[in-house]
Amino acid sequence: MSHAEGFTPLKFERLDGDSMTARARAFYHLMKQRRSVRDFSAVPVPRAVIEDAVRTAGSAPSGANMQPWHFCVVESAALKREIRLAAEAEEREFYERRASEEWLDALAPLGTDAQKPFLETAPYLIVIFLKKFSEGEQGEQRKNYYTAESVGIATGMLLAALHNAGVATLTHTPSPMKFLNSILGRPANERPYMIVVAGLPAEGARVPAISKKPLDQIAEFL
Ligand code: IYR
Repeated sequence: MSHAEGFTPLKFERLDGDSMTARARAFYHLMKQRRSVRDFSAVPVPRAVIEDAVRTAGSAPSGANMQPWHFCVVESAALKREIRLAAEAEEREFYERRASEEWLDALAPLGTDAQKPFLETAPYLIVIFLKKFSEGEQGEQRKNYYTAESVGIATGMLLAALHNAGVATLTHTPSPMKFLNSILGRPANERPYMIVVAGLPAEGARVPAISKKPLDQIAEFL
């Protein structure tokens, strides 16, 4: 099967055990510094950084390689404002009516509320859309597979790429997010998956004092 046409030799960097171990450590130390930031500076970040981070996301594995994603990189102040106003309206509903007491209690340590100034302050809002269907050659609908898994992986890679490049991020999911289709002119076969807010942290930004579970609480080796 892998001798069939349409195959190409794998490019793969083979490392010795020590190099693997060192690389694994270094990447862990890099990634564990990533924090969700809610206080952004308006200082610009080069567009090329965002482009390469989106290229990285677009290199993610996906069901049948359907690449069921679309990234809207919003830089326009007018569009950011529209998104902020629409998101804050949904968030007011959420905090005042929709959220259960249990959910509000779980969120309390984060100190979040319906105000989302970062949606205007940060230089980029990367809005990720999930495509349940793609458009085929003749404009016909083609079903995509494992779309949530695929877009989740791509989003994780986007966050890692941005963090690696020194860009702070926030994963933001106002709910419902359908308003993003109309503001950004995306078709009905695409579902807003997440807003990744990207930029530099404001001077003196603070984050919740939370911690991650240690290895023995999240994994077992069998
Ligand atoms: N979307 C709301 C609430 C919220 C929900 C979860 I789960 C979070 O981890 C953080 C916030 C908001 O953005 O405020």
